[in-house]
Amino acid sequence: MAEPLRICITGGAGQIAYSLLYSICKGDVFGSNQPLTLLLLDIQPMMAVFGRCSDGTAGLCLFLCYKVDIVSTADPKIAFKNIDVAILVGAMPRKEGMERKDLLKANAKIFVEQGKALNEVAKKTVKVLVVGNPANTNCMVAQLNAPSIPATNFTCLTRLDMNRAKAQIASRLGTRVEQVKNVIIWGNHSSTQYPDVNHGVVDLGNGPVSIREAVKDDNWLNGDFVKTVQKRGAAIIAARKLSSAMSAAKAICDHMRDWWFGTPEGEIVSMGVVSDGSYGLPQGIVYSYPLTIGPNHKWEIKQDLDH
Ligand code: NAX
Repeated sequence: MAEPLRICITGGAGQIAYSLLYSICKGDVFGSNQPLTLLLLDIQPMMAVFGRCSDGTAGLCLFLCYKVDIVSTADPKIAFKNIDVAILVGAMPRKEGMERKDLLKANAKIFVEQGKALNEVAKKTVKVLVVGNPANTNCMVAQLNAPSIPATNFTCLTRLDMNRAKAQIASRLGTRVEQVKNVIIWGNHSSTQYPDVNHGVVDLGNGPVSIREAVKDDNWLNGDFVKTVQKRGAAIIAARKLSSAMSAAKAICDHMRDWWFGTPEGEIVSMGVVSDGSYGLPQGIVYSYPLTIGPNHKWEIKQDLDH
């Protein structure tokens, strides 16, 4: 039997983790024959949640898959010890009356500490996915504090935005999301991102055609479509009074599975990665680019797209 993969999820007692654990334990990300050790990190006051919750976290995982061992802890150095994958979900959400700079200050502290702990105790091959907001900035902070780990091992989540963009197109054309491919998210996981359909295709039954050709409405594609994707996160919070959890968990799984196993031939996906200067952007910032991923977890920025 394969060695267990050591996977750490931070914010392990939060609402995204609650939706995420099911899919990871079921094998949707690393395969159903892959044994896992899940290390759930949260803050000390949340340890009681792990202990008491009978249908959540540990209880749920054990019920689903005997190949999963669970460790819950409030110590990043235990949670990150020899890990293969870190999914950094835990962060302080913006509260009423808090300004963005207050949130940045509080979360930067978390990601400085976690970057340092990763640097010290994680495997040097660890693959890091930052989800906690502001995701691009937190990813850059963690990466800069982990100089012994290659910068290419740090990514942030913009797959939720990509999935939302594909869903908008699929719904407009009355088709399934899987038929829509190669929609790109450029930039930040925020309302300044640019969802780009100009290289995207859709298959409505007669082979792939360009999205612009299929939709036949440039006003919508250049206007409401872009705004809807950019503001979807805020719309969900307004409706649920909570941020998206199930769709975020699905996007985390999609991102990690593609990073682990590679992208299908001819397909591109979007991830926030440390810029190498491609497309004229400053080196070192974390920016969402279109990528292809090989079978060895190595991603490449797709070059020379009209932009
Ligand atoms: P919750 O508030 O339900 O859960 C967050 C958990 O993190 C809590 O259990 C909290 O105790 C824990 N936590 C806080 N500080 C910690 C620390 N130092 N170490 C470990 N754990 C810590 O939030 P949830 O809805 O799960 O969202 C988590 C984060 O994801 C938020 O920052 C949210 O803004 C962000 N999101 C990012 C998305 C993306 O696409 N990049 C989409 C979904 C989500 O909005």
